[in-house]
Amino acid sequence: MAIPDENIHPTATGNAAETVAEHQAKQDLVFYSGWFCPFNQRVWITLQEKGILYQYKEVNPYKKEKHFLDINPKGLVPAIEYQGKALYESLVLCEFLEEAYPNHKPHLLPVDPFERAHVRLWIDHTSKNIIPAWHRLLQAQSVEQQDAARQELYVAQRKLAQQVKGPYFTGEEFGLVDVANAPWVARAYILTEHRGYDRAQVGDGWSEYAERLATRESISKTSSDEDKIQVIYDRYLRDEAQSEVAKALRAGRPLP
Ligand SMILES: N[C@@H](CCC(=O)N[C@@H](CS)C(=O)NCC(=O)O)C(=O)O
Repeated sequence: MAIPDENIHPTATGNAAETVAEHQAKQDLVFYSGWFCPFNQRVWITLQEKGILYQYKEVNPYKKEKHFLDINPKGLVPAIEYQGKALYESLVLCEFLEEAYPNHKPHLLPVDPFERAHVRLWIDHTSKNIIPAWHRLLQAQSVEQQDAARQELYVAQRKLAQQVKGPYFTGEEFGLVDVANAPWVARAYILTEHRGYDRAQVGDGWSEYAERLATRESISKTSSDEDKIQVIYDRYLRDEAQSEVAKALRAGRPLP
């Protein structure tokens, strides 16, 4: 029998559980997090990278509890409360943290306006092309649909790979394009195991870039055990998940 979405494992495990334990004290910034969520992990990576003090609070967004809907009316993780004021949307939150903590390195955006805009173009490409293709491949049931989605993902990641200056997107410093992609790069093993995805097929240095992202400390410190992550993705692999992301994909709508 299918496990309903709200019956997910309640807490982070493995390395991520240790990070959660280190962030229980009350702080100005409260991070409302779902341990399993890749959008959420973008914010978590940013907090860890910048060494920002934060209080971690686990939320099960599928339950749509009133206290959480008061923080994010969309009922999605990630969300934060900063000095008592609520904000949400992963990429908005990453940019907010960049601006609200200007002395905390690494800086996620370049100083030069042209370079900044260039980063935002490739964030847009990530949101509109890479992430939807990743989820389409995950949920695709027929061999034909899987082949099409896999090619779509390779093409989208190749376009990004061709822009990577190296070692990170803008060069030496880890930044927002890296943050935006890292959670899906780190869990691509799901696609490799179940959907014939092979990151070497992307070409143009993607494998090396992906390995650099997946093994970075902030990513491993915010990653739970693979067997617990696998349970979450099993529902998507059978195309039975009822999350907003899964429903949007199924209906051919843009992701929430
Ligand atoms: N665009 C949002 C997407 C966040 C999102 O979809 N979060 C999922 C978990 S991965 C969620 O809270 N799902 C609850 C639901 O679908 O009801 C962002 O980038 O923050």
